[in-house]
Parts: sequence; C-alpha cells; structure tokens
Amino acid sequence: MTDIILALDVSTGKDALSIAKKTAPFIDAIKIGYPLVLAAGLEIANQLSDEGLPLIADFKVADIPNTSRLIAEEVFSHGFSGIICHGFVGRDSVLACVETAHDHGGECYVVTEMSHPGAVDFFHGGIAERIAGLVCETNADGIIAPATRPERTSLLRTLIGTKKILSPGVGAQGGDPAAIASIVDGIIVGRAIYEAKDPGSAAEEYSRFRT
Ligand code: 3DU
Repeated sequence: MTDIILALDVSTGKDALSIAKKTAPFIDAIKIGYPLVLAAGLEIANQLSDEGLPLIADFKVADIPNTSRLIAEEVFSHGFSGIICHGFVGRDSVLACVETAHDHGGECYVVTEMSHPGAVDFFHGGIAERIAGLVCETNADGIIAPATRPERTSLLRTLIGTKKILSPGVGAQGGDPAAIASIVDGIIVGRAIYEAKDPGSAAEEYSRFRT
C-alpha cells in the first residue's frame, strides 16, 4: 500500500485549511513544517486535525537529545502522529525523538538522504547507509528517502527491511511517481498539489498511485 502524503507548505492558515478540505478524500496524511507553522502557529495542527487525517511534523529535528525531546513533546501534544528528524546528529539525538514519539503512540521517521541535487555533497559516500543502520538500531519507524533517486531508495530499502519509507521529490523536484511508488510506503507531494489550479483534482491524479 502506497500512501499519498500532502506536504502543505503554504503560508497562511486559511489556505492550508481550504486545501486540506479539498484534497482530503484523495490523500492519506498531511505533512507540515516550518513554512506553515512559522506563519500560522503550531495551533494550525489542531485545526487541520478536523480532516481526520494523520499529521506528520516535518521539523527535521537536528539538535542535542534534550532539545530534540522538548521539540518532540511539543509536536505530540499538538495532535501529530509522526515526527521527522535528521539522522546525522547521531544515535542519542535520534533516540530522543524515537522514544518521545513512542511514548505518545506516535512514529518517528529519520532522514537518510535528501532529494535535492546538493544532497549528494554529504549523504553519498556511505553516510545515508550508516543512517539507515542507525534507524534499525534505534527502532525508528522508517526513513525519508529521495523520489528523485529511485535507485538509491531501493538500495536503502535493502538496509531497513520492512520499515516504512516516505519519499519526497515527486512532481516539482522532478521525481516520477510511477518509478518510486512500488518501492515506498508513501509518496510526499507538495507544490504539484497545493500550487495546482485545482488542488483537489491534482490530489485525485496522484491517488492513482495509491496501490
Ligand atoms: O517539492 P515539493 O513541493 O513536492 O515538497 C516536498 C516536501 O518534502 C517539502 O515539504 C520538503 O521540505 C520535504 N522534503 C524534501 O523535499 C526532501 C527531503 O529530503 C525531505 C523533505
């Protein structure tokens, strides 16, 4: 089963709520992060939760364990069901996010390799593979891996087994949903849906890949 996860990076709460309502029948979860939360406040999560969809907090947490835990506590006390953290910060910081997520019945996803061109500067050469190993050691629920490089995401799949893969980079960043959907558990789509003239129809188009 491949989920469609809407990356709702709009800059007003009004737009966010309107797009969430139009797209809700065709998506499986909503991911929000700094763009919307800095504009509208974390309370927007409580309003979005009216759509009845899981909410994922994409703050790519990358701090010392204590600060990471404090961030994760805030996230889960606002109704999110998942959090995304970076893996390069190391075992103890990742563990802080994983444990806080699990204490709240939530999930933690760890960025192994990003989808943009510059990601190869640091994530390639063995780092992404080591982060995938850390994901298994820390009992994290899954990874974030690039739709723009399906061959890399396939390789990361061999390292994490049945843990979930959520994959950004489809649409605006050039990733082809047909090439990645069968490898991953969720494709993350932002601009190709929320910037479309009709976000509901755009989401419906992507829902073809929900197999
Ligand atoms: O490119 P889009 O507009 O479809 O948005 C992709 C979303 O996924 C966006 O929120 C971005 O911050 C997030 N993301 C990546 O694009 C790449 C990553 O490696 C991790 C997260």
